Amino acid sequence: MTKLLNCIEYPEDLKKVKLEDLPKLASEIRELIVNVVSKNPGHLSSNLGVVELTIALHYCFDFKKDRIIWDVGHQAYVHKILTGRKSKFPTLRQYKGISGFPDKNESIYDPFTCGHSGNAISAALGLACADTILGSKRSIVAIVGDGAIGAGMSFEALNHAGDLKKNLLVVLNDNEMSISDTVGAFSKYLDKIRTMPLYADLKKDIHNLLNVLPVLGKPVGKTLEHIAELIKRGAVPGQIFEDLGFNYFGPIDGHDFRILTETLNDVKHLEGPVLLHVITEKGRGFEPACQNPAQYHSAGMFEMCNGKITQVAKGQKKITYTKVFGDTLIELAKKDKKIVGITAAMPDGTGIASFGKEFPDRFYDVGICEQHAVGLANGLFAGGLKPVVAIYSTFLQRAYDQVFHDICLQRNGVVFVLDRAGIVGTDGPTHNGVFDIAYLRNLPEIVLMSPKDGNELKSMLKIAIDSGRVVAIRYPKDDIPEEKLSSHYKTFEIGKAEVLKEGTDGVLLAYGAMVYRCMQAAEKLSEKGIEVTVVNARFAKPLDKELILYLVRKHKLILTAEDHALMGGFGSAVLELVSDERENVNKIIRMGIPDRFMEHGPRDLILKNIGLDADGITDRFVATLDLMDMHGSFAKSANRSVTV
Ligand SMILES: Cc1ncc(C[n+]2csc(CCOP(=O)(O)OP(=O)(O)O)c2C)c(N)n1
Repeated sequence: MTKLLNCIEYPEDLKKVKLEDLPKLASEIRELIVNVVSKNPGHLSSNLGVVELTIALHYCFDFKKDRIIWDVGHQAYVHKILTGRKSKFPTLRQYKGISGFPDKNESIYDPFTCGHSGNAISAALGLACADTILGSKRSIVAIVGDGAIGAGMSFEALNHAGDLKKNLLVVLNDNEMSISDTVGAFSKYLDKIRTMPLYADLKKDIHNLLNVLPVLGKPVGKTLEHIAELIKRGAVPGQIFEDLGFNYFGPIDGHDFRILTETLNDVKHLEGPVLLHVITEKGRGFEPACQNPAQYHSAGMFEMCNGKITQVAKGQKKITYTKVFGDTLIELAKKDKKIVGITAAMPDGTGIASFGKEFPDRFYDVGICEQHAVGLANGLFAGGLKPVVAIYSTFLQRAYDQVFHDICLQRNGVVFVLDRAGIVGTDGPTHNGVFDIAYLRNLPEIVLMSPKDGNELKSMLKIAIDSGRVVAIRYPKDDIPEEKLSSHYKTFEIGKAEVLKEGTDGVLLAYGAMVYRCMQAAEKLSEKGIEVTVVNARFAKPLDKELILYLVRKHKLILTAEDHALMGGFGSAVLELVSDERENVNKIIRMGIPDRFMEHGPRDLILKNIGLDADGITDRFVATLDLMDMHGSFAKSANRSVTV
């Protein structure tokens, strides 16, 4: 039988498909997604859950003119397949392939590039306001998950939208899950609504009744409205949205095409903000993902026939930094009852889930609320505890002011553990954690550390917690270099670097993930007859001032290396120090991430492309030495930015 999907490139093709054939199309799309994601690891469960919803949205709206905004955007695969990207779909998340998130450079159907949660309603409201001012008439639809609706930014936007009364449709895609279970009182509220499935019909009946009674005149209409109001005030699902100024519809079955299309066609003509509550099943149509939606939220490669994970994603195979952190935290917390752990909806991703299982009373998953996570840590510290906040580098950006105001300004001994620091790989630019040194370094009181390996991470975590200071530890999404971990915790002074190798032809001054690469580069340089000193900086703040100034005075060339934006990063800190001390800044060259957003692709490949591998570091060092020899002075070659 020919596939319906073969005839669909764009939404206008979809609109030619009969309503009764849509379930067949849905299963073809699911098959394509499972097929591709089984080979190119990506977000599986969320996408399988929104197949019918996405088809119905494109069936009922015209998103060439109207606008569709996905919150986070990890669930936009079906949307991509239906909007001209079907043939490219097998390149999903591959280097030079299509992005795993909406990307405005990829399609006119993606009004925004996104990947962080909670921004969809604000963006949609902004579009709706712009349309009012510019006189455009179109529908604006935001799709927000039950996890993302709990984000502070979503609440802020609902609050504003309910007041402004712009025409706006918010589809609440409720699958009862964030990445893991949804948390919070609001999620319990949604649980309650789910047990009142008949309200949508009831509300529509009343609505219809009111509309067909004009002959009876206003008084009767008013009475019925009054009855409707009374019913609303009784056991009305979604009352909270109504009170916020939204017209609430739902809950409706998000896998039933008839209900979906009828309701969407109904609500799209309504004036003012509407919230449509749609119930979907995460992982729908692929049994292993239904059984374990969290595991298949973003899984490694798997077998299509049974879902067996065949190859886990990079950073999940040997021992990861994430695992070392989780295990170490448990070990330390067993001896120190004051240690408490906090995550913002990423218990598994940050590795703190095991701590939560071991110490449920000392663990807080606050949902997708990074600001609150940091604010909570403030209170926990003030109450006498030792909070450890595990948040990805890129998501801590959401809580910058709290880090400044609630933590650093008060000198609260909170430890921030920044996983996914550096290039993350296939998630791409929205998830690269390459700005944390820059945005934290300028805050007084904070200590910034990065381990060279797993053993050092263990030690750093202990040192950080014991120090009672504000500390941020960054490490990448990667395996640790060691095969095995030692049971020993090393102690070292805050602000003291480690000299790993000594040579007289220059220095490789490396931070965190770059240390081993610099050690390899030193070997390569040695093969060329160049002997360098290699330093594991350990700290970006405070810097090991004494050692760095000694090295600058003694050597003609110092190369700094970091898996972070060059601007404002570790190398910049070194330059500032050398400049402030009136030493020769021309001796410093910096390697790091250039001033542009880095594309998605395998972490090692992206790093290699910008010279942040052993070969790249070797080449840069040799080329700089050559230039220095050529010119007899270093002035011309120094401080040039990396050309990539
Ligand atoms: C600010 C921010 N914090 C954390 C994340 C990581 N994250 C990506 S998807 C997701 C869960 C979203 O849950 P939900 O909105 O219910 O969507 P579902 O996956 O269930 O469809 C989280 C926490 C993020 N993208 N942005």
